This record gives sequence, C-alpha cells and structure tokens, in this order.
Amino acid sequence: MTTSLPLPSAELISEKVASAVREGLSLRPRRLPPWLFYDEAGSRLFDQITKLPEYYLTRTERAIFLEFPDQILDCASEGASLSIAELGAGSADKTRLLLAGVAARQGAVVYEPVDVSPSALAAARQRIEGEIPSVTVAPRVMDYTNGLKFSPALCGERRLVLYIGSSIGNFEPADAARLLRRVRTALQPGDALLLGVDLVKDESTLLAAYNDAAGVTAAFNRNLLARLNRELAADFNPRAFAHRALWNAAQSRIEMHLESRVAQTVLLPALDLRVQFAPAERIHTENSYKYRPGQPEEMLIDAGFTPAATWTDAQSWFAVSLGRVE
Ligand code: AVJ
Repeated sequence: MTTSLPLPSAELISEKVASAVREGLSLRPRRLPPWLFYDEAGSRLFDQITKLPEYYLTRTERAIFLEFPDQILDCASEGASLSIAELGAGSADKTRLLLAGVAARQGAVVYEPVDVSPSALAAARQRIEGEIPSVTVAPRVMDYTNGLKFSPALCGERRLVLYIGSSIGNFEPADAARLLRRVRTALQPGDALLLGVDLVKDESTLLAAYNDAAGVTAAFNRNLLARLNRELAADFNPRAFAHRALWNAAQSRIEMHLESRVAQTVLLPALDLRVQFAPAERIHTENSYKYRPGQPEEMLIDAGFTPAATWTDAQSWFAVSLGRVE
C-alpha cells in the first residue's frame, strides 16, 4: 500500500485521499471521486474489467489502433519525428501498439507517461522498456488535473499526447473542457492530442459493460470502501453496499453508485468522522460520459485544437480523434 512507503509523494496522495473522502462523504447526495478506485487492488480489478466480454471499450479502441496505426502516426507526425506522452500510465497495452509503430519508423522514441502514482509509472516503465528496447521511458509523477508541464521538446520533434481509454469520460463537461485546455497550453505548434472516447450506443450494451455477469465491476466499485478501511482505518462492510450502475440519458452518462443495503453507521477515525446511511442511501462513485459522433471534435475545437481526423470501429462504438496545435 502506498501509505506505508516513506515517500513524500505517497504522503501527499494520502492527504489528498483524506480530504477527498472527508469532503465527499459530507455532501448530500454523498459522493467519492473515481480516482480513488485505483489503488493496487483497484488497478488490478480494472485490468480484469478490460478483459471482460461485456466491457467492449478496451478491445474496441485496441481494434482501432490495430487497424489504423499508420494513418494515426502519419496524421500526427506529418513526416517529422515524434515523442509520445500519455496522461494516465494505464496498462499501456494499447499504447504499446503505437510506440512499436513509432519506434519502427524512427528507430527510437521517448515515451513520457504522466501519472500521480509512482508505482503505476514504475510498472509501465518496466513493461515497455522490456518489450520495446528502442523506447526510452521518462516517467512523470504529476497530477495532470492540477496542471501540466512537459519537458522541453527536442528541436524538430513533435509531441503526441495520448489521452485514450475514454479517461476523459470521468469528468463533467466543464472539467473536461478545462483539462483539454490545460493540455493545449502545455503544447507547441505542430504538437497533437489523440483523444479516445466512448460513444453513445444502445442502453443494454452500455449497462452490461458496467454490470458484468462475473461481478468484477461490483468488486471494483466495492474495493473503494475496502481501500478506505485500509488507508483510513474506516469500518465499512463492503458487502453491506450494493453495486448499482445506471444510464442517465439526460446527462449522457453511466453512473456508478454504492447503495447501502440497510441503515448503518460507518466510522472513519482517521478523519474524526462518523457517517450514517439510511437504507438505500447511495454513494455516487463514478460518472462515465458517452459522446455523440462529432462531439470529440467539438471538444478539441473548444480547447484550441484543430481536429485533423477521427477513426472509429465498424459499429461506431468508440472514437479516436486527433487534434493538432496550429
Ligand atoms: C477508465 C474511466 C474509462 O469509465 O469505463 C470501468 C472506468 N468504471 N468500469 C470507464 C470503469 C467501471 C472506465 N474508465
């Protein structure tokens, strides 16, 4: 667990956890931010989610990268050489496809994964450098939602920033817009952003992706409570909360909640907090926005990028859009 490591950054993260939980559990309706899902156990569960038959997002985006690697890289590079940055270190499985393509073209490439988690970055570095020796990994420990600064670009080299996996979907529209504008500000003319987003589709497909038969998403959702038990000495009984995933059509988002099965009181001594839950009272743990065709391009324009191309799968379930800085 990160809290037991004597790293200054781990201490910062733990202060961040404490204040987010204090704030979120005091709100009505109660809520907890989705970045709290990703401790070590949560990251492992998310990895399992990406392999579920119902969770179409990861394999659909991967299929797009497998089908159009040259078009994507041609469009981003316009013949120049590229360095690759990525917001969120992720499992780097899809990133590997693009990195291998860039390495094959230029001989070598620098990859800068940006993440708040030093352990996620270390894992990404090991994986990538082990598999593609011509990639130099330069991890950046940074909370990209609070500000973003890249290393100075090499002369003549263009930076391609990856923000894939529909990670942007966790943010409400105003926050998503602010984040994309921050990315734009950190870039130079010639640089580009590759944005991967999940598209609106039939409700049953959407719901199944967040309500898998094997219960992995439920375990992922409940792990959040187990994490608070581990890190804040809270006494949540995760099984006393039901996993709920619903489609909010008006807001075009899947919502995940943890619903108290009974009246119960939870103690969080580290925060000097005691929270009473009524039966069926919910904690809102995640929004996952789904976009209409054309919307990723609009978001890019709003942030100051020029949309250059969009690639999608045969069913138009997922879109990958490239925005250029002019
Ligand atoms: C990593 C935010 C893209 O919203 O689909 C998966 C997280 N939550 N199953 C998503 C998630 C439940 C995922 N993102």
